[in-house]
Amino acid sequence: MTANSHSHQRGIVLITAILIVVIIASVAATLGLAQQVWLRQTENFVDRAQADSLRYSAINWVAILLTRDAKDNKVDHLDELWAKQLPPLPTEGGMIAVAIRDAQSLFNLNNLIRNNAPSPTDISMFQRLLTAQGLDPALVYTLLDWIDQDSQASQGGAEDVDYLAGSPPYRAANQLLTSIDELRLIRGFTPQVVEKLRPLITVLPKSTTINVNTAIEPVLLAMFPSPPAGLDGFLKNRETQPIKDQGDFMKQLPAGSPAPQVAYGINTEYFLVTIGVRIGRLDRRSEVLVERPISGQPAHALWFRTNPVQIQTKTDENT
Ligand SMILES: [Ca+2]
Ligand SMILES: [Ca+2]
Repeated sequence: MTANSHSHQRGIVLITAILIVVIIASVAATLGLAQQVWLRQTENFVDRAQADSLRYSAINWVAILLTRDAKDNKVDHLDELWAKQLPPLPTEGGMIAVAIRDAQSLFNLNNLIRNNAPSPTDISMFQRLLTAQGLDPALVYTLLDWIDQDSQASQGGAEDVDYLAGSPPYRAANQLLTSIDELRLIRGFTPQVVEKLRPLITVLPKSTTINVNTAIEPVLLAMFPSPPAGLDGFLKNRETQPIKDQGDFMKQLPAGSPAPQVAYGINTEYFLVTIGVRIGRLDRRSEVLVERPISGQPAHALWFRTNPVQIQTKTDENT
């Protein structure tokens, strides 16, 4: 063996050794990463399962609370147990926060159609609500065309023909709204308009009454053809002395108040429940619509929407 070929062989051995070291290192790194990913996935999976189970328990608790309330009384008001603000409750490995809100304290957009026909009193009320927010009252016509069954555009409205000309083209729903976010498809309802309206409106599966015991102030004001003066006293009194029936409502309003021009009541079928769950690094917020049928059937969840899963990153944890 010549000295030359000897050093050549040593070179190959060295390079092979280095290669083996590199391969081992990279396999070890891959194994470590896989193990870390697997651990994280398991952690996330367990957190998620725990969060889901907490949410289901919370929905059941709300349903029992509301069903019992309906057995106890036929009036729904802000001094009742369900309306009380609960502090967040610590749970194993995290916390849960539940808030129940009367959905009929807001303006239900699907009230614009009653008995399959446009409802003039609700149309006027929504226009007053729009005007009070500094928005164009003519927006009601595109909304009405979106939910009414026909494809005949009303003046200032929009139907299939208008939406099909857009890019991308689509058709009017011609049925009741299913969510507030659906408004974004309707002509004139820009993101700014929708966000301005969001605190005042709701979308329920059918037309409903407004509960005068819980109605938020702008909604209450828009019920009247001209807003009654001195509603502050009424708003304060109703917290401790709920309105018992429709006649009582007129009695408790300031003297000389005009009659409300829209369907109202003193109890509620639909509740919006917000559930916040934090387990480990998982932070999840859900909104649930609970129906408590007038027939006396137990309350139950109609749908729930969960915000996209937010998993905290290291940077979030440090801030
Ligand atoms: Ca009640
Ligand atoms: Ca239509």
